[in-house]
Amino acid sequence: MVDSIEEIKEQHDKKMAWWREAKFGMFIHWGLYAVPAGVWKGRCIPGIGEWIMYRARIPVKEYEELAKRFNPVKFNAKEWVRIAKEAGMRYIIITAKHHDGFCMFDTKYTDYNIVKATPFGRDPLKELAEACKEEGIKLGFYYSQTLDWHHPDGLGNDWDYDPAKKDFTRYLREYVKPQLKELLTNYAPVAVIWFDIGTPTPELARELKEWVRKLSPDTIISGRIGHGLGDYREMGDNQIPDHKIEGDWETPATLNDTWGYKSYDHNWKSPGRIIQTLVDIVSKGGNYLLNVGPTAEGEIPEPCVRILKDVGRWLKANGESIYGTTASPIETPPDAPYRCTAKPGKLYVHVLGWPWDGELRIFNVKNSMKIKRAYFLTDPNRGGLKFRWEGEDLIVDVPEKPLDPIDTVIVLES
Ligand code: FHN
Repeated sequence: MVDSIEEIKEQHDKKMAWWREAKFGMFIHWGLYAVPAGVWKGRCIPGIGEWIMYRARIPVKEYEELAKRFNPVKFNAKEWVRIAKEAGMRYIIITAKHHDGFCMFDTKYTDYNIVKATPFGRDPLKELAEACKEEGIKLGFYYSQTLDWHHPDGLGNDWDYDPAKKDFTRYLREYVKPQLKELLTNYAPVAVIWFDIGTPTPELARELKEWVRKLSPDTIISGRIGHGLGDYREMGDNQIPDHKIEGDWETPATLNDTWGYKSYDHNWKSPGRIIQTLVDIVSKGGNYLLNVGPTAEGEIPEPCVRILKDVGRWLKANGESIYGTTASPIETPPDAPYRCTAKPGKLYVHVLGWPWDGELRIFNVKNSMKIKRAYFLTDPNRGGLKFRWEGEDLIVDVPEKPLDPIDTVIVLES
């Protein structure tokens, strides 16, 4: 017997299939916080941009005023989807409502939303849903189910509201659930509901899960619904495990040091670092959800676009070794200069640090595979690479220089 929220394994596997194949997604943190962009009353507010209301303890009434200045006329859903696709990303998760409580979609449960409270007056989630459908890319919504600094019953705001007077259950039943119904029906199909910061009690988390399941059985629920009830495990922000992890998991990560746009955060990770991080995560069995924080004008910052384009170029040539692969079947020491991903009959060795002596040692291969052929993924016609065994390890003869200093992929075929 399965109860109303548990699925039989086949159902679950069917639902997760696209997600397991996808590996790389775009996270978008976009909301009113893009207007101050990290600066409040002339002061640079430390910390992540979307937390500015909390960090500067901005009263609800003052923060609400930002809506009047939020007019992202440069927003172009098709362009955003194009950027994600060109980067090789297979899904998009965008903030429908972050902790500041501002709704980036049309909702009848509050006027504090982008359609009713801003001069912009458009519904970007609707436009994105259409663009994603046209381009065949999955779309999911981030929804802050626990923290809501605007709603008197949401958690987190103790500078406007008395915490002792909050009725969180009422908030969940009369606000969160109806809004989720709007998202799951008006923007269907919703690939993922990305809850964040665990629901306060297991009972309420179950109620929420049941609600989503009932309305949209194919929607994947993020691990941060809490209490182990998610469809997959969410790692900590920017957290990458040292070793392979069984089961489905995802690392949400920043491209600089903030999620929501901050005008003075230019600490961008290089394309090389992003590619190597993607490879590292995929080799351990995870997905990489990489964030961009668009501006208040509605543009994905130019450095992000440039970095993502380079990542996409690499993925275009090497995607076979990422999409639809499984974690490394061989034990890889964390400090080894390579990572492995696999498909039936193939082991992809991603060489992240090229050997100076012309010999690449791949540890612990022997028990997992009989190798017949070794070749470069992007240059299979160059001819096979010579290899020999030393105990359990495979030694591959490689040329002096890598084909790609960021990651040259060698295919070992059985
Ligand atoms: O508090 C949020 C934060 O603003 C951001 O949305 C990240 C993304 O994973 N999640 C929370 C912290 O874990």
